[in-house]
Amino acid sequence: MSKVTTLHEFIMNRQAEFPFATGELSRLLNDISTASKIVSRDVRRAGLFEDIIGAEGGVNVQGEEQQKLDVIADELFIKMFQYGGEVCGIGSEENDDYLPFDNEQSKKGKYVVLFDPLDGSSNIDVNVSIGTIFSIFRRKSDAGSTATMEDMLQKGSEQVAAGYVLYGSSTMLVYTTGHGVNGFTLDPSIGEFCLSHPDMKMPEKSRLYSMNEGNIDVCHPGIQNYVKYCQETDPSTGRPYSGRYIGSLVADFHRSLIKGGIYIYPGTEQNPNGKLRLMYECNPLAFIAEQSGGIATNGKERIMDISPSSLHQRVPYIVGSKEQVEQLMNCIQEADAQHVG
Ligand code: AHM
Ligand code: MG
Repeated sequence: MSKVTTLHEFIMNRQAEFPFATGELSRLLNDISTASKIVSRDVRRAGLFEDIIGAEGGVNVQGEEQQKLDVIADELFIKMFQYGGEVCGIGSEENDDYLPFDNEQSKKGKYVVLFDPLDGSSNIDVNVSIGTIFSIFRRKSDAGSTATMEDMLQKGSEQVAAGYVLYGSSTMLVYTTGHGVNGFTLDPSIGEFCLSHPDMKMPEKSRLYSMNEGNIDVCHPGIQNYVKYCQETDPSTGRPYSGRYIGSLVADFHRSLIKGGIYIYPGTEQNPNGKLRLMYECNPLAFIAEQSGGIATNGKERIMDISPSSLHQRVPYIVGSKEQVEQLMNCIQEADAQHVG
């Protein structure tokens, strides 16, 4: 057996590679890892305790029913950020407004975090994988002052780090600071995330596609054409592509990262901006996709180039293997050209 590298050790080693690093981002990443271990523990025993499983009774700003675990995870991460001292404010899927921290230590914090504490939480009751997604920016306002909306609403290209935790058949933490992507598996026997997937690269193509096909008749004709192409029998294999849709973005994305694939959540006639939120779902996964060789777009524009206008802004989302996303983009352009012509 080769030497085990824990996440903590890995973060510290990376920090040493940057001569002017102060350790604040490292401490923040360690806080995220600690919070996610606690959430992982709660997710793993949710079925046993009524105070963990089931609906909370409230509805979040998106109009979605909150699960008890959504609220538990949200409060836990917020506490971790608030008392960690590196973060001056947060934005979360479960809170209508952004939350500036008013304790003196936090006001000095350099970073803001945008996060989805428990993505795919409608899957909790049926024991299907769920995840946490996070995006970290350096604040724009002066250290020592109260965090502002401007700190929150930065383009994805300004992220300093992003990642996700997948509570799947094992718990994994995958993150990037813009120098490649690394994945860590939680070893429950020692309570540590251990490096299991160094320098992850998303395959350039695959024969997998992932979409809620209930939306197929109400989405862009270019997407319809691409999905039709996927469903045609390929003479070289005698088979069409395989459709894979878990309905948990983190899990669907993770599969694409490992096996290749394309994930599509389109704008529809009723919801032209789709469902997924730019700041804490699309941007962080876009950063990981690009760092591993993939692409993330809304069909017209690179996700990380979009100037955000609000905390809970939604965008159509296409993310995955380079060749597959490029082919879908061509289908969109061809359909648009036919429409104009
Ligand atoms: P959530 O943040 O409220 O859990 O919603 C986001 C989830 C994603 O994880 C998933 O990809 C998508 O919603 C599924 O939506 P749909 O049921 O419309 O296919
Ligand atoms: Mg979500």
